[in-house]
Amino acid sequence: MSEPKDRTIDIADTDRIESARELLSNAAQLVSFTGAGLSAESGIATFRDAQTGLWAKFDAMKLASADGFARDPELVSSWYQDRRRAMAQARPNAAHRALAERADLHHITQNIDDLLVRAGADPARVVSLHGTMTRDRCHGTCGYEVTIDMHDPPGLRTCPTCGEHLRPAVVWFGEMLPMEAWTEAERLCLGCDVLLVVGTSAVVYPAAGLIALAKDAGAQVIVVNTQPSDASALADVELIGRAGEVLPALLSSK
Ligand code: BV8
Repeated sequence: MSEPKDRTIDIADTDRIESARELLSNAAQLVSFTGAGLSAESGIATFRDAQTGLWAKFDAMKLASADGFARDPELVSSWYQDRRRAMAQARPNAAHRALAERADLHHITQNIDDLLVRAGADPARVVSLHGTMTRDRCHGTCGYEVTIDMHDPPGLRTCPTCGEHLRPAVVWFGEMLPMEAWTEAERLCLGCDVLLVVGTSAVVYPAAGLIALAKDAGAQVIVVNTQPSDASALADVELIGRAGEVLPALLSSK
């Protein structure tokens, strides 16, 4: 998907961009916290935006849940097949590249695409709170996992080890987040000077609670979003604009 032509940043934004750049240049520990809006300009549908959001076409809460999978495993599997094909066609956008180019950043993402790593971010510095669509795992307890060919994603099938269904290695609504990822995300938020919050409605918990955790621990919070969100009240600086336009201006070294 070609990235939309950038509009120039408004003068008011420029003042806010400067104060945000000031915060970033003084940061010793900089952490990004990202949501579906980071990948929107790569053509990956978000959960909430009416015109493109998955809510508009599906009840994502039902499909992205163990109950939904139990009710109709074929439907849920084909939903992920479509999303995997879309992800295989998607390319990292300017926002992914701006984040990836900052080797000093640690990244906490709610997203299950691999665009931040494909943009060049060090996988060891990316915490994927909600798992990844690039792998399937056993829905049972045997621990079997397998990497998926995103260009030719398989449909519903059973675990070769125990016979249970295989399902995407993502965290569904009502499921616990992976303990290791959650512990690392808490550690990063408790220790950062600046938390850069990008493209999230901040309504999905416990992930969204990390913003207040960082703030209460003394971090400055910069929010980048195309519209106000539940993160707005916690922002020290809020920049309303597309991530693909704002992040390069915010993070470039010049
Ligand atoms: C848990 C993987 C507890 C799957 C995802 C009732 C029943 C069950 C649970 C709950 C319940 N009520 C509340 C809960 C808790 C629930 C929750 O928070 N629900 C919310 C919706 C009310 N949370 C959970 O269930 C979590 N688990 O609580 O377990 C537990 C305890 C003990 C024992 C067992 C269990 C698990 C949550 C994880 C769900 N999985 N993803 C999949 O994707 O298929 S979350 C999913 O939603 C995605 O990860 C996505 O990231 C996230 C949506 O949030 P956002 O990323 O913010 O995306 P969104 O579309 O909302 O917003 C995009 C933003 O970007 C917008 O603001 C838009 O303006 C902006 N934007 C758009 N374009 C751009 C942009 N910004 C900048 N530039 C642009 N170009």
